Amino acid sequence: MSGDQLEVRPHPDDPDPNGIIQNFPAALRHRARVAQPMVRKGWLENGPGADDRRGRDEFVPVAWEKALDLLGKELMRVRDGVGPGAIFGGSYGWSSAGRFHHAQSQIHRFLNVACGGYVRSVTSYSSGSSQVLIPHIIGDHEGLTKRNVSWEQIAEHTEIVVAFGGMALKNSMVAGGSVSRHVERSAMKRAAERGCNFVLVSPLLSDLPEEANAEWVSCVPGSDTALMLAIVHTLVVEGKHDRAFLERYTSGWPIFERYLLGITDGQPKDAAWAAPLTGVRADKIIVLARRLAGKRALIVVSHSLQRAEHGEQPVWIGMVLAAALGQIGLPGGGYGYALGAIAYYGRRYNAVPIPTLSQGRNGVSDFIPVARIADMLLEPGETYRFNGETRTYPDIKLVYWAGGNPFHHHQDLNRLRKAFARVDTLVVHELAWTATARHADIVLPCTMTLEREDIGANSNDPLLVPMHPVAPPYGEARDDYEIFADLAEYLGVREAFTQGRSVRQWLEHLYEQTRAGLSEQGVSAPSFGAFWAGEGLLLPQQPDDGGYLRAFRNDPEAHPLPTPSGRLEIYSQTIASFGEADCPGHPTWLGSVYVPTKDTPFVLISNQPKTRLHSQLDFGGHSIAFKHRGREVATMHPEDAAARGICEGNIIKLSNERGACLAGVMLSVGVRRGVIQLATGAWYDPADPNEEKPLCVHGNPNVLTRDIGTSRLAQGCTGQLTTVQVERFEGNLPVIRAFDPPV
Ligand SMILES: Nc1nc2c(c(=O)[nH]1)N[C@H]1C(S)=C(S)[C@@H](COP(=O)(O)OP(=O)(O)OC[C@H]3O[C@@H](n4cnc5c(=O)[nH]c(N)nc54)[C@H](O)[C@@H]3O)O[C@H]1N2
Ligand SMILES: Nc1nc2c(c(=O)[nH]1)N[C@H]1C(S)=C(S)[C@@H](COP(=O)(O)OP(=O)(O)OC[C@H]3O[C@@H](n4cnc5c(=O)[nH]c(N)nc54)[C@H](O)[C@@H]3O)O[C@H]1N2
Ligand SMILES: [Mo]
Repeated sequence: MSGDQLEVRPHPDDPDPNGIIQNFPAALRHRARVAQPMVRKGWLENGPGADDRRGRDEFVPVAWEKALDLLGKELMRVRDGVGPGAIFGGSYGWSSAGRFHHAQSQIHRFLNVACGGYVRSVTSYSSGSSQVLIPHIIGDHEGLTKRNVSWEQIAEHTEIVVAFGGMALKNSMVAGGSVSRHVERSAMKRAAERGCNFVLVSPLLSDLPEEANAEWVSCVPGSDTALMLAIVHTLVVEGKHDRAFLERYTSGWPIFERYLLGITDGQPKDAAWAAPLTGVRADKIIVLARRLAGKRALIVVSHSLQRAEHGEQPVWIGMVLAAALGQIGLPGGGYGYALGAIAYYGRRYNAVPIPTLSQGRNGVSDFIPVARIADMLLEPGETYRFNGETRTYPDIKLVYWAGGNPFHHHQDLNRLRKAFARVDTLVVHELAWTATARHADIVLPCTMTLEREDIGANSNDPLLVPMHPVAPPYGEARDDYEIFADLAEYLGVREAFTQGRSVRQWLEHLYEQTRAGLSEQGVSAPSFGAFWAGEGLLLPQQPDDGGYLRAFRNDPEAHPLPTPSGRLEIYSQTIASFGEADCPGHPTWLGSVYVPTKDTPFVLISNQPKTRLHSQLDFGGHSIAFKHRGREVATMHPEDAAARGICEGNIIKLSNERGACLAGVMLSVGVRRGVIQLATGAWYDPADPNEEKPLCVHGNPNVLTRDIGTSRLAQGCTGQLTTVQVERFEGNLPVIRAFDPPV
């Protein structure tokens, strides 16, 4: 089937379909797909070793047999000669829908079975700081994000929502695994119609939909901690904080209160103090605080706020604000961390487990915080701090990636190129010629989700879907599973990897896990055959009961939080004991690093793209349609543009000490002055890859972002914000080659 024969339709029951699926038709048979196994010329000729030609070398097509032979030998060389601790298999990335062909599960299972394990990565680019912080202060991260305040509760109960970083509908279009119904727009509409007030705190007006009818508090990026401190301060000095709640459910309030009031450092964190830091007038802050008191109030803090330096602080103070309001654990009230960021938040959890492929046992205990990959490759043997420990970076020889795109997700891409130049071998399974594939030594073409059979599911969506292929594999592409099965055979462990099952037999095996769960609940589930022939199976879901925070509120003695004190930790003795200056024992304003300078007068927001999932199918029709002259489009305020002689439709150049990229430009008064927004996901496209810091002609903001952890506590990704210069691009426009296969 060719792409133009393919028609993509949303699920018939979806009230608010997602345009991103329209990337599929043009992508299916696009020239950017990888058609056959390829080996980098320098690696083929000289064998494994550090090589700064990665990313600008030629590729040699080879037959599958040859590719697997080369790779099998190399895996044995590293595994037996150095040990599995020299293999980095973190392989971070979203890959695509489907529970069996989930690339992360496949690669991890393979490396465990065939190589004795690998150095893994922990946490995520999504929530690198909250995943480390929340267990110390609230408890279960999964429970906080996935079994807490739901959209149903908001529609019914909430009186006021303050969304720091917003809840943009573009974000809740997607969910890992799949989502059958998009409910966010209608929930906000119903709530607003009932009289619920929405307050959007963000530099971008588009972070809440029109249906929310929100009041916009435009704030300086990176200043939310100061704003929330000032709101709490106002509540306290006006006696509007819920003392009984703080007393019964939290620990450490008195220590924090002394900081808040300025007793410890001489600076009260009042509205007048916060106004110049946040760009929000003091009287507005005070009014907002008063409006929250005594209401069924929900404080939402988006993932984006913690994807920046000191990203732990807004997450922590968000909880403290919700606690000071006494709202945590009430229906539609309290703390909705990350609500709206992804479509699996704010919903009901399924009552039975969804199919999951077992990854086996990893014989290597070493790991890195996921966003520290370039540090690891550039500084083997160096020590770093993480969650109270001093750890040492391993010496990695072989990096193996399937289902992720570091040239999408990582910061400071020019530094990442240097990091990848250092390894002996970089292996990538890809369906398309991403920049990561272009920097690899061995590129193995894999199928995309339309080309294989699978089961679609997500633990927060009731629909279990049989996924049937709609097209044969592109070129010589194979399923990741098939590639790993053949490699396992080369390494003598095929049976252990495949357990003798075909793909269909695996699907049946995985389905049986869910069916067993259903039987246990007395629900009769169809046979696999009937499921496979059907339209999808609706799974029972858990009640919308507010999860562990509601249970804690109802009876804190019987249901203590899984924190050291069993309570909400406003002051964390554990974190204080780590002694990190960049993450003290209670939420603290640590200053902002995103202060405009003469050379970099703009704060760049590189948020999630509306027209695709990350970098995936950037060459698809929907993504391409929103580019300007083939380039990603940045948005800025018309007055900022006018001051620089920039008009809508121009090509602009964004730059700082780390790099530069081109972009189209759109003007909008919905962007705060001094801020420019350029979404992630345009494929890295260096004008001249021989340069140390080549211009990306296509608009990938990660040539500009800084590669540094959120703090020594969490070491999370800080890709969301940086500072840049913006100017009109004069001169000849370089051609875009991002989607042309390499020579
Ligand atoms: N500046 C900045 N950077 C950011 C962020 C930000 O806010 N600002 N956000 C970060 C966040 S939250 C995230 S989650 C990351 C996302 O980063 P990634 O998850 O790495 O991004 P994707 O583009 O989804 O990469 C998935 C890759 O897998 C490939 N793929 C799809 N299906 C398959 C398959 O079946 N098999 C194989 N082998 N490959 C497949 C796709 O072609 C694609 O190249 O980016 C982070 N980077
Ligand atoms: N369409 C689409 N949706 C996606 C994804 C995608 O690639 N495409 N990726 C998914 C993934 S993996 C994740 S983790 C989530 C990420 O969820 P988020 O990280 O929450 O999403 P972003 O779009 O990066 O950021 C949300 C908004 O935060 C605002 N913001 C940025 N900095 C600040 C600040 O300092 N203060 C305030 N108040 N606001 C700020 C920006 O205006 C931005 O639009 O999105 C998911 N949803
Ligand atoms: Mo993410």
